[in-house]
Amino acid sequence: MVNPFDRFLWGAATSSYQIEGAWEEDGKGESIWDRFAHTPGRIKDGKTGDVACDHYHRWKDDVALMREIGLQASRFSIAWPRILPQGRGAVHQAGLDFYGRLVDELLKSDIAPFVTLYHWDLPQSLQDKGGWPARDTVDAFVEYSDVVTRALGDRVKHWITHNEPWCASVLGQLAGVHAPGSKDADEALRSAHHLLLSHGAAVPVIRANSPDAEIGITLNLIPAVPASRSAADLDATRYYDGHINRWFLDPLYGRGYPGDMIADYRRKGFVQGEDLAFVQDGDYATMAAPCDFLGVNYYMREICRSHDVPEEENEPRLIQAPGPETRTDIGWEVYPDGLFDILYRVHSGYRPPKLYVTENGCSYGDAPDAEGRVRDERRIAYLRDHFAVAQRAVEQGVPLAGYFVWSLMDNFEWGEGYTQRFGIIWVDYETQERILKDSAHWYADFIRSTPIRLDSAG
Ligand code: GCO
Repeated sequence: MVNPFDRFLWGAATSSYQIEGAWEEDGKGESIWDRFAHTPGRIKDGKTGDVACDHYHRWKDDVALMREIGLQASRFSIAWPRILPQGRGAVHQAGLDFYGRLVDELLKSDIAPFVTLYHWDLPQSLQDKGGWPARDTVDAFVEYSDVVTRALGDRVKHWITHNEPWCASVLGQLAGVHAPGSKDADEALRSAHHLLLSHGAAVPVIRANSPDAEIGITLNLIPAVPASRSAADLDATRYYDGHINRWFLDPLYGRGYPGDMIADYRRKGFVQGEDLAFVQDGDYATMAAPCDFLGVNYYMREICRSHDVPEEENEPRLIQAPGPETRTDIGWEVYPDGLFDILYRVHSGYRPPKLYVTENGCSYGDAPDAEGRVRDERRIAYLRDHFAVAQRAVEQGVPLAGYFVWSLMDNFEWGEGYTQRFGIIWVDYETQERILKDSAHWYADFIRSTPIRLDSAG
């Protein structure tokens, strides 16, 4: 295993549906996000990812911008329906070629590609056959991973199986605010299970195709803080942490699903009977396939307060942290110390060999001024403060090996449409003009002046 501090990589992250556009070009199949965004009423501003940042056509210029910033790594995802338009079966060479060219251009620019295999754009034809709640989708994901890593495994050295299975399962199938937009607790739990299972089942396949690559998965982790020391609030905090963090971390690290949460879910009627019916013999071992790293997406903490009638509900109410000045445009609290808390907790409690911050960033709508300059000082402050926390985590022994700013450029923010701008590059969606925001220039200086080795201890 390589030394985690050999090289600390500074990068930026994107995902296919959020930037590519070209939703039905060159033989691409429909995804659940195409279907969802085309359904009236689903997206805040009524917009879709049909064109998005037109990255599918502008990828070369976008890599040139990455080079200009001096990025050392780029995290992007592959659109499954470009590779297998029907989800399984016939491989579509044009799709593989697109990503092959992108990877080559990145490598030529000395930018390490970090490839996410699944960032939520499931082929619609697989959804029609049951989607993630159906166990067959596990096999489909493994086949798809095999195709992609066979084609790119010689050049890509960092693979991320899934991005944020909590969002794909819970936001998509319990809250119904992401694709496919259903509201069914049983489907959400089955989906989470099949996402995690497909991760573990794909790991050995990816390893065989890309033997000297690192493989991991990315979770969105949220430190949960009690609103008071009352027993009810402490229990709400336990529940929230179990729901969003431990339900995913525990099975990945060989502990199966947390017993307290199974009991809670049973009480809430999410789970029937004694057992989790969707767990089959051997699943826990498969899900816990040893990995090289864990990717952490960090945006905020949650302050948890119990409902006044906790008995059946037992679901935390999340309260706002004080101080409106500490919130970004999407309403999330700015709380850099939470990054330390979650990194340290994962490191000490689960011991992944390596960690990457695979996403961290903020939504601020600062627009070009009269000179065409985007003075996004709040984003600079946000990044500076979070980088300092990352540095502290490394100094305290956390094997953090890289950091990806979310996002390279403004893009389609899922259910929020284009109302939120997370980019360090401004995108004019009418003209597709890109402008490096002040934060991109600041990041460029930061990368240039920061020694590659972030570890102070050596
Ligand atoms: C996510 C996704 C991103 C989002 C970002 C801001 O992690 O939720 O990876 O696609 O755009 O997190 O919400």
